[in-house]
Amino acid sequence: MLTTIIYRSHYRDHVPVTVLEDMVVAANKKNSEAGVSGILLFNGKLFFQLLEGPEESVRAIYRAICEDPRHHNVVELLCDYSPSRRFGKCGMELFDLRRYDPEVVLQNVLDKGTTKYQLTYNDRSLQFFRTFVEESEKENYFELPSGEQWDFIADNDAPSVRSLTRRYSEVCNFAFQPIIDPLAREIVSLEALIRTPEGAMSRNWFEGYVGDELYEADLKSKSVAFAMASALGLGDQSLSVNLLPMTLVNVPNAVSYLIQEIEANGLVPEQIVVEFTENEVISRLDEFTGAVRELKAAGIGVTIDHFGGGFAGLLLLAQFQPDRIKINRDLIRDVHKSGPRQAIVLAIIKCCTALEILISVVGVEQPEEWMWLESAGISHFQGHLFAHPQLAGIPPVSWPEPRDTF
Ligand code: FMN
Repeated sequence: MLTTIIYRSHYRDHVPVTVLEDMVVAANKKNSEAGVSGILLFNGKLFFQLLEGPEESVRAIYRAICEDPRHHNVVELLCDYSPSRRFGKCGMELFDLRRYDPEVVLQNVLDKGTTKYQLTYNDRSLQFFRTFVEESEKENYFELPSGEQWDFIADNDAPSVRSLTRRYSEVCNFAFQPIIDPLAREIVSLEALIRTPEGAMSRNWFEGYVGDELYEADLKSKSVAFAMASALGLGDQSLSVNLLPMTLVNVPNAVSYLIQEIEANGLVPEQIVVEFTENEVISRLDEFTGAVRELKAAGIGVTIDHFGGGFAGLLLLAQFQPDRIKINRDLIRDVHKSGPRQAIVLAIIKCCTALEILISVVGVEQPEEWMWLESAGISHFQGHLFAHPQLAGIPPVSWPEPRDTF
């Protein structure tokens, strides 16, 4: 199938520009043999390239390009399919933007087109060319150092690292995972994650209940989370607990119960944040919105978890505003390499900034994901890169430290 890939990348400063000329000659030959057309733009700092041809050939060339040490921060902007080729002449053509006026480059690109009717500015690929040449998105092209320039060092001696020695319930258990600000080296909150008494994952715990029993059990389990957090010495730090939205709707006086249990464990409502999962909220939004009002009136914070994972995320922000959202792992996986994910995350940030809603990101696993998200303006993170959840305890945090070579 005829496939188009467009990416942009940063040129590595230490490569002499003359190397590019040789590279273009070699690439031209390789592309021609593989039936791939390529147009490469270079502005002295950034590359922008369109590759077009049979799917397997385009993907194989793109894989080789991603590994090429002459550039870095390769971000895929488009991967699409089309009925016919835009640029029929196979090979590879380089335009050095320092030598031409932007309009001349765009006209030249249009002139290279072999299916004239497609090369209009309604074509997404052409719009990408225009945006790049006119530099209208330049502020979002973050140049990140290699992830290997950081060490993540577990701070095992930190006073926050603690474990409980006794069981707090025969019914459930909790693991605690910090939400951190890595650059400020600060734990901003702890999330209590439900487990079975033996420590198995939450879905195993939920499997043990049916019907309304589930909501009762969900609510009651929070008193165990509060007791354990209190025993771990939560102090004035905030604690996030997860609640099924329907627990608030179905269990009478659920909010009063929560407040009573918070206070019975020596905590205050203002330090508690209740997290709801986006997908579950949307099914009975009206009833749920009323229950959230009660939580807020009591001083308890509200977070939407897995934001962006379902279909309703942005609509939810129009109907009620949480204090915080947690962006879903699926949206941030490889965000440093994906133009579509970057565009979505930047739009979420813009929207939440306008609404003064705090953002944190869950499931951060790679240093590059973290660096891109920091560059985009996010400072609160949760994920295995920094700390794994610890059963009945607060785990050490692996803080990022620049390596000596940095
Ligand atoms: N190689 C290609 O075969 N086709 C290309 O269109 C192409 N474009 C490139 C664009 C940039 C910005 C850079 C840095 C490299 C490009 N390369 C291209 C080179 C590849 O990254 C890689 O070096 C080459 O495919 C390796 O070929 P070889 O394994 O045959 O030596």
